[in-house]
Amino acid sequence: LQQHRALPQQKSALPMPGARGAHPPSPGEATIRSNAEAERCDVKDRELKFDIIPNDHPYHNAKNPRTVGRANEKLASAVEEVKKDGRTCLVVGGDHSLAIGSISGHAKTEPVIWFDAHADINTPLTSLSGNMHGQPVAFLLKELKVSGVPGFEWLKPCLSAEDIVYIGLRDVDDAEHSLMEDTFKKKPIHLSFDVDGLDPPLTPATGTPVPGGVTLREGIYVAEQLYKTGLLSAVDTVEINPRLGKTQEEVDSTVNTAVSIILSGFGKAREGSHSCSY
Ligand code: DIR
Ligand code: MN
Ligand code: MN
Ligand code: MN
Repeated sequence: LQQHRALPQQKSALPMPGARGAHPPSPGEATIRSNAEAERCDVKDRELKFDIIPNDHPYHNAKNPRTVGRANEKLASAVEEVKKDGRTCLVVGGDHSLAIGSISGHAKTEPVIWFDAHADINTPLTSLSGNMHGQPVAFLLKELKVSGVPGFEWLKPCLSAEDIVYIGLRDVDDAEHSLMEDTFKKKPIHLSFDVDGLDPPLTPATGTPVPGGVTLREGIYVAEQLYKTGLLSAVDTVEINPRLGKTQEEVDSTVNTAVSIILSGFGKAREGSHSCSY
């Protein structure tokens, strides 16, 4: 979708691949369309029809490979056309296997933000469920060299591990975990922490507060997760200005909030722990 305020000249497009062949637009699709138009987005709607390939036997643990592969081939060309047309592409699925075609068709793919509870990096050899929507990252990664899958003869893996950022992971299979360890280089992390990222009531003693910020709970959680990576190697803490607190209490709460988040980044666990690295 094209944000009209940011880029008023640009148009937007909604290619709408149905998950299972021809179907009327779902209420969800109609809702997206009408809301987008209410926001004065220029919507160009496309519907893709996919074939169900008969006798589509599994390839190792990849179910319906030909049906999914050909559908993604179509989707990749559609996304490519939308991008040539200068539009921002919104794909409404369908399951996550559509990312194989969508990302392949979107030539400028890096970085990809994979927002998901799951890593979706199983291969046809490691998948326990056989579901293709648990495998798209593996198909897209140059490093994993998934090949020989019927229906995917057209596919050229286009992503490097360093182009992917995962957000939200909380259900990763053992085999996926090993694949991730082997594939993703672990680089030291620098956290540059501006306290105005938090919600203003938490850190009133700062110069440019903006409503709608991160809660204390969310902030601590992020810091705890950074600690758990073992890769946090530098932290900036900025924009705490005691002179801007209207009361001593405002100054104290700003400092205390920042301190509790920083300590979590250095290993303080809310449930308590024996050792901390601060
Ligand atoms: C599991 C679940 N790792 C699988 N993955 C899902 O089926 O490969 N991904 N549900 O979205
Ligand atoms: Mn997924
Ligand atoms: Mn998922
Ligand atoms: Mn899924």
